[in-house]
Amino acid sequence: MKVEDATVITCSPGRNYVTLQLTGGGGTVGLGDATLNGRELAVVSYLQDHVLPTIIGRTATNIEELWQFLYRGSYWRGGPVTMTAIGAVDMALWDLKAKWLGVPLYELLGGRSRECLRAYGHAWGRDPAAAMQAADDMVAAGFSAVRVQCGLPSLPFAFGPAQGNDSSLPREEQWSTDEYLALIPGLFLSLRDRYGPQVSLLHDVHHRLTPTEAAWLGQRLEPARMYWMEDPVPAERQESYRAIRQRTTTPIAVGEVLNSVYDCQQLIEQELIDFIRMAPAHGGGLTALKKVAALAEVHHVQLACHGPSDLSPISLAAAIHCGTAVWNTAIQEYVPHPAESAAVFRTSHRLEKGYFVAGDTPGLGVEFNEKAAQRYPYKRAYLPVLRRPDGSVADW
Ligand code: KDG
Ligand code: MG
Repeated sequence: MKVEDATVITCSPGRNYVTLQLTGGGGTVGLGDATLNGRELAVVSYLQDHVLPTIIGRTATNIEELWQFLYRGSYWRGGPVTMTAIGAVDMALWDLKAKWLGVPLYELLGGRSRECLRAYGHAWGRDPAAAMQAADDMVAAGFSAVRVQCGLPSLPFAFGPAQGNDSSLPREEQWSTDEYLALIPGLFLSLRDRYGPQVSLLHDVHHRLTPTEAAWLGQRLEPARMYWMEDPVPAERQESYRAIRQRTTTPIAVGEVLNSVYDCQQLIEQELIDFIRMAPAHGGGLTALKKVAALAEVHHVQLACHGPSDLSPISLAAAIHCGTAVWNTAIQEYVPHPAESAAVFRTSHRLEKGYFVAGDTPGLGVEFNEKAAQRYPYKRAYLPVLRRPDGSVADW
């Protein structure tokens, strides 16, 4: 089966998504998610101007060969734009091949390692009482694992949802490490008292601390027995994770901004983290993620794919198939997609009592409605920018 046609569609059903459709012989269509939040059109151009003309006419079922052709053949390697483009092609090729063979994708990835994949939901509140209420709601909805984020006394929307800004330019938010560190340990100790050992608690620091601050926080969170503390410091300098690791037993999750096995090699090989969070789309696709997971398995690191609503339902389906097959997968992030997106992406996976069940339809099990997508044109949008009390830029 050859790749006969390739199209990229941008749409914004509640938020921006970029979808790659690869058509193979016989008219079978494979889908890939090419969404890179805030830099969507860079990936569109990379695909349309540089990648797609080179894959038309190639054998679609030789996925590894095509991956190496795109990765090594471009000379310039790595980074989020390049790897998201390769990730989208790779995802679409796996979808195409599984549809061509008439099997759900997890079958091609080694078959089932598990019946279903544990999910964690998100809870957010303007203050600790509201955050605890939001966590209660997730537990009542059946989640046994909840990521809890909370506003700060003088910054009630810290870590929170957009505030009516259309984000056509980056929204600027304020940050206070002092308020944050004063509040978070108490919140999680209260949550642990409230739930006992039944609920796994997660928290995303979102790259906002220094290694010393992160070690301090990790120590104070130990009595709350966290499932993980995510992205405590930016991951460019991975050696910094050793300073955190050596000073706290709170588990560490990293990886949503990493794009290749080389990006996470030190963190995994030196066992500086417990969970690797690369997404199939941003990490160069399932071909690459399988190799990351294999390296991680040797080092007691578990896979927990990034699953925000700024990746499309195609990415979520890919993560669910991957997590169903890959043994050392721990958990999958779940954030509901905007309601409008249901008209554009029809999925066959199910969420049942806090666990994902992969769809049994061939391929990824996602149908993309191009006509519906046209009703939601792309709108430029950005992630926020964070500033410290003195006005200098901080890591958002
Ligand atoms: O585009 C950035 C978001 O995907 C990110 O901020 C979400 O940190 C995130 C998470 O853990 O889902
Ligand atoms: Mg995160």
